Amino acid sequence: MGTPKILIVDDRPENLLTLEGLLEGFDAELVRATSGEQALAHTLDHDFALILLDVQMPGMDGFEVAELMRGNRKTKHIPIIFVTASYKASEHVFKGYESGAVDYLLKPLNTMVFRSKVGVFIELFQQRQALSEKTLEFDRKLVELEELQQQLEETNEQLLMLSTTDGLTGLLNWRRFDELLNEEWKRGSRTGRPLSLVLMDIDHFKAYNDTYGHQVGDDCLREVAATLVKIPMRAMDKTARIGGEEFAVLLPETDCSGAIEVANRIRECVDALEKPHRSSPTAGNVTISVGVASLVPTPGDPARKLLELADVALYQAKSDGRNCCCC
Ligand code: GH3
Ligand code: MG
Ligand code: MG
Ligand code: MG
Repeated sequence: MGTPKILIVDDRPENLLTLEGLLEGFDAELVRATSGEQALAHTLDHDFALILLDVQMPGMDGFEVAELMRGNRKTKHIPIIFVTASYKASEHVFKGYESGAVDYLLKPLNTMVFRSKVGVFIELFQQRQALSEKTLEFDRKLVELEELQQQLEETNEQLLMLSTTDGLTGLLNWRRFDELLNEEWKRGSRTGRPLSLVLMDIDHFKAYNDTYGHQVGDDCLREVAATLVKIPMRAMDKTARIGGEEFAVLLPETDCSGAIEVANRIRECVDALEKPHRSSPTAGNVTISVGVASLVPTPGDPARKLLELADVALYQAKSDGRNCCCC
């Protein structure tokens, strides 16, 4: 906190000296002005705890100075005490208060009373300063708090992302897929609309890993996932990696023929990658087998029913020689 400043204004230097004498001993810095104009200029450079203002001055008088200060946002809070020897009439005192002064003192001044009043304003100033520092501190804390809140929201979003996303491929993971399957099953059992599921499994992937290594196997999983993502689907269709080399697409409001269409498209796209798989007994490239299931969800049955049906179809596709779709 800075030392409080008091502005003393009087056109007569001897009066300024008298005031200085009366203010001796206060922990305050005195700033002097010998005209109203000079006083106003000082108020733009300093924040005063108090202004002791003469009334009668050549040029701008004290009343004018006070009124101008009161009209200025930067200075209107500064307390002004008029100190005068000549303007003692009631109308002057009245005008003094009207112009915004907090007090109007007549000379000769009573030293004790004068010093107590000055002391009160110094104290008020210090309290005001402390309060504004607290406000600043509060504002800083508020900004910090807002930043923390923002970080927390971002972390929560990231956590949510991590808990629903497969780290290797960026597709939805089994956890999220299972949730969506159950949600769509419930929705379908309300609307009576069919729900379809396409299950995919890479053929002879163990052999692929054995031939090319696990890392290349991972790259292959990513490539198959990227292929699935590129196949045009509706926003409500959800693609996930639900196991090691197993993928799934959930197709709400889609019947069997629609789902088979999607399944064939996917199988063809993976085949068309022509990704070499020299140890595959099925083909010389990476292929998938696809199982399709479609049901109108019934309220009493679990969503698992659809999954089991698709699994049976997938098993059939494997038995039928792989790189094909079964329903
Ligand atoms: P099928 O045609 O009958 O599906 O034969 P398959 O070899 O693909 O099936 P199997 O279930 O015997 O083997 C699956 C392989 O997938 C075995 C496992 O090492 C591999 N696998 C599972 N998860 C990952 C993974 O995250 N990365 C890699 N590189 N391989 C994985
Ligand atoms: Mg004067
Ligand atoms: Mg498998
Ligand atoms: Mg497999």
